[in-house]
Amino acid sequence: MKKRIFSGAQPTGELHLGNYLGATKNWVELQNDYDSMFCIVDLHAITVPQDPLVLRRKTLDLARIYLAAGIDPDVSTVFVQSAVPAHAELAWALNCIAKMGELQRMTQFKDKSGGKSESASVGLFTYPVLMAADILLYQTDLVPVGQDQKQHLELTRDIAERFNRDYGETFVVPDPYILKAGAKILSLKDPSKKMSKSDPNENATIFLMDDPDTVMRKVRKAVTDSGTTVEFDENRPAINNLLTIYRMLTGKSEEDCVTEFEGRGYGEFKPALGETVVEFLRPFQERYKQFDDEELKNILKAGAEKARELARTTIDNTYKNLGLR
Ligand code: ATP
Ligand code: LTN
Repeated sequence: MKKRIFSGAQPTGELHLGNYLGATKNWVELQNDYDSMFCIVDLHAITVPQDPLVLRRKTLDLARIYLAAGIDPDVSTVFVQSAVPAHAELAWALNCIAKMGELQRMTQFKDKSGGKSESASVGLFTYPVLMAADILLYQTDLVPVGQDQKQHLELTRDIAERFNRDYGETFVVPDPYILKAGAKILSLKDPSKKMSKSDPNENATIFLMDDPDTVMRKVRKAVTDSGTTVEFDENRPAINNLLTIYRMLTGKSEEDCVTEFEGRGYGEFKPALGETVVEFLRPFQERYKQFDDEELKNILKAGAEKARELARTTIDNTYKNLGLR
C-alpha cells in the first residue's frame, strides 16, 4: 500500500513563486509515489475576514492553479476543505487536546495578528489545530510544506502523540517533508523576510499569474547584496535567493549555475533569471486557461466524495475513543 501525503494552500490572494517552489512543485513530484490528497483550505481562509464572493472565486481559481502546476486529478485527490465536515468535527475534538500554551508559542499567529492578539479572531488563534485535524483525518504519513509550516507540523505531531497515549492508538504521527532548496523563498525587496502573498511592496513577490513585463521589472528591481559575483552564499541571502530560483526553475546543478555566470555580474544574471521565470510561467498560464469552471467543479466534487469517505473512518474512531456517541 502506498503511503499517504496531505497538503493544502489557502484560497486567499494570489499564489506566488515561493508557494510553488516551496510546496506545489514537490506535490507534483511526489504524487505518483504516494496516495496524495491536496486540499484548498477555505476554512483556514476565513480566520481573517473575506469577501464571500471573492472567496468563492478564489477557491475555484486555486483548484485551477493546482491543475496547471501539474497535479493530476486522476492520480491525486483534489478537494475543498469545507466540503468535508469532518475537518471541523475533528478540529473541535483536537481543540480539547491542544494546550493554550502551545498555541501561544505559534509564530504565525504572532505574525498574522500583528501583535494585536486581542482583536484577532479566535479562529486565527486556533488555526494550527484545524491544520492538525486536516492532516490527522487522513492518517497522513508525510506533509510537504514550506519552512514556515514546520512549527505547525511539530504541534500536529505532539497532538497526535498525546491523543494516542491518552485515548488509544488513533492517528498516524506524520512527518514533515521540507526540502532544503525552495523551502523558504525570500522577498525580492527584503531578503530578511519570506516571499508572501500579502507583502505591501508590489515588487517583493512574483505571482504565478504575472505577465512578462511585470516579471522582468520585479527581477530587475530585486535587491542584491554587497559583492558582485553570482554565487550561492548563505551570507549573501539576496543573490542566494535569486540563484536558488534560477536553479530550481532550470533544473541545473549548483555548479552549472555558478560556472554559467562566472566572471559575469548581476547585469547579465538578472535578465537571464527574468527570462527563465517568464518561460516557466508561459506554459503554466496557458494550462491555467484550459480548465473551465464546470470541469473544475466536477473534479472537486469527486475529490470531496472520496475525502468524506476516508475521513469518516477517522472521525468515527476518534469519537468512539473519546467516549462520544
Ligand atoms: P503567504 O505567507 O504568502 O500569505 P501562506 O503561508 O498563507 O502564504 P498558503 O497558500 O497557505 O500561503 O501556503 C501554501 C504553501 O506555500 C505552504 O506549504 C507554505 O509553507 C508555502 N510557502 C509560502 N510562502 C513560501 C515561501 N516564501 N517559500 C517557500 N514556501 C512558501
Ligand atoms: N497552514 C498552511 C495551510 C494548511 C496546510 C494544512 C498545509 C492548512 N492545512 C495541512 C499542510 C497541511 C499555510 O498557511 N500555508
